[in-house]
Amino acid sequence: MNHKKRLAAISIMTGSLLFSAAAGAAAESVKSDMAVLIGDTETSFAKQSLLVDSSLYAPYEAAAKQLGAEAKWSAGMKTLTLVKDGNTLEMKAGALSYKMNGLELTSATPLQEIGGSVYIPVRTVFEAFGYQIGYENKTRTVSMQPRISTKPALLVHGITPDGYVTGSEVKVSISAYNHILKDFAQQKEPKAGEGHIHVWLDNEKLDAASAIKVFKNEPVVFRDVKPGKHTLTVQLVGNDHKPVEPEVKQTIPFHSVSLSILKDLDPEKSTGLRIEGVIADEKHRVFTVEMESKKLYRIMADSGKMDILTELPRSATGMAFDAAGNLYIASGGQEGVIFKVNAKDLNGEPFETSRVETFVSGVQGANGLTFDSKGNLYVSGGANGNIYKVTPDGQLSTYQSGIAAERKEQQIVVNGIAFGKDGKLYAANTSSGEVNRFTMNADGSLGAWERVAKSPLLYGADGLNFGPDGAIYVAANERNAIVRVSLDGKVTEVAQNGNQGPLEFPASLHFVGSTLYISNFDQPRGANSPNDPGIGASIAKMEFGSTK
Ligand SMILES: [Ca+2]
Ligand SMILES: [Ca+2]
Ligand SMILES: [Ca+2]
Repeated sequence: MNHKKRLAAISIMTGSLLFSAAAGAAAESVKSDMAVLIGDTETSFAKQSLLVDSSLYAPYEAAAKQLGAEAKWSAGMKTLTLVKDGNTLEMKAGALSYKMNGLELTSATPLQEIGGSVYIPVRTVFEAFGYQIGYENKTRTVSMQPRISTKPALLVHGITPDGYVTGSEVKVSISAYNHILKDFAQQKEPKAGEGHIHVWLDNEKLDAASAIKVFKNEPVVFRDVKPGKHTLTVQLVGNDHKPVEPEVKQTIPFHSVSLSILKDLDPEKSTGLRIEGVIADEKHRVFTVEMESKKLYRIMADSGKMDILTELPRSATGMAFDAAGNLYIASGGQEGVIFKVNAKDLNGEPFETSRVETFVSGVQGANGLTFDSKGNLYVSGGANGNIYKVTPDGQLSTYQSGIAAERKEQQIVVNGIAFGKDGKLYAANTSSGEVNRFTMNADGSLGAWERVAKSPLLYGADGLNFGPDGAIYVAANERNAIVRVSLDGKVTEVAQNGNQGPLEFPASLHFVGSTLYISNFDQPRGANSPNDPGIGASIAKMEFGSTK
């Protein structure tokens, strides 16, 4: 990633995060002190701009002039329409979505009416018209680079390279620039600067016969798209279906995942129960603990059959299996303990609490659990920053990680943990939105740590597990999100939703093959506040399909 791109990525996320943190509160606006450059030239609208919850807003007339777009504000409908080269952006004041050529897209920064004037969110609108945007905090400079020149060009909206789409329906819209879209059935003769767009999803042969032919500015919808890797290809062609020269073609690889609720723990109520940990075995038997009642649940993913196996001695969260299939469950607090449930008890009928063993005590704040290849159990200590090691015969060692909290309101610095194939211990920092990794010393003690990734997308990073593609997947609880982190630190949103679900404060996650099981804790915090909508404490299931 080059420097400019990196800045852009950071500020995109910061912008939306700052907004969502303040969502619900009245938007406050101040005069902007930012410089705004297009190429090397200062824009005329910078001095008229405002900052609303730290996001840059410009008066719509001045911004439209800069874009070269026609602008129409409907005071009755409270809707702004911007049209450039036949491409239409529609935005309604206060709405967290907008339409680009008819496709609904989300924006954390809505159109605003401030002091009788209409202000556009600069990033969302300029990006929709093909600008690449960077921000340098030190000089408070926003730099915008137009990707559309005077040459024919295409922009695809609705998917991003290597991004994720949830559900079996994939919708995109396409903007064509400097090329007039014509219905080829009526305009058969080739004419310079005229034609349509060929679109292919996963086609091996990219020919005119198999192409979806688009000549209107409206969404293209693909149905029954299976979970897995996909490729969308778009190409500008003439009325005669021959590619425009020089070629205008884009190939966009993306992923689709399905997301559904496997089991609602209490179908009668939408709040009340709380679950934090989740784990599943190779037979897709899913285990979780309800924190109030301390009940250990077993859910058969195939049939949906749910049994309460026992009541634990105390409330519990994080879970791990040892090599023999025994289940270990963390019960934190001041006097942290780890419980052990024998593998054979997981197979059969409900059993007495007395059968639950205390494997070790003295693990204050015990939260996440994982085993190394030698059978040592590692335990994260949550807010105290400790990592504990417990040998197979129960010998406890305590190590201080040295990882610090960034946010006062969220002090947990070591939460979900898992070993990578590299033998390093990966840990989620819930407070700072980080994934860190520790080198391990030969004797199993904790070595130095380094940061793998830090991003506002990772605020609330709780459970952490490795996917079939070797990447790290994180439950970002307070964002109602599942986030992917590559081992070289690239952070990608996999799925995210508001407080209606299906993700409701996702706390832990566990892969069996390409199926991800997720516990919905349903805490009323962040994106999940208030928590009464949705279905409450539940196990969600995400299918990733083939990752090849
Ligand atoms: Ca946790
Ligand atoms: Ca809820
Ligand atoms: Ca429910």
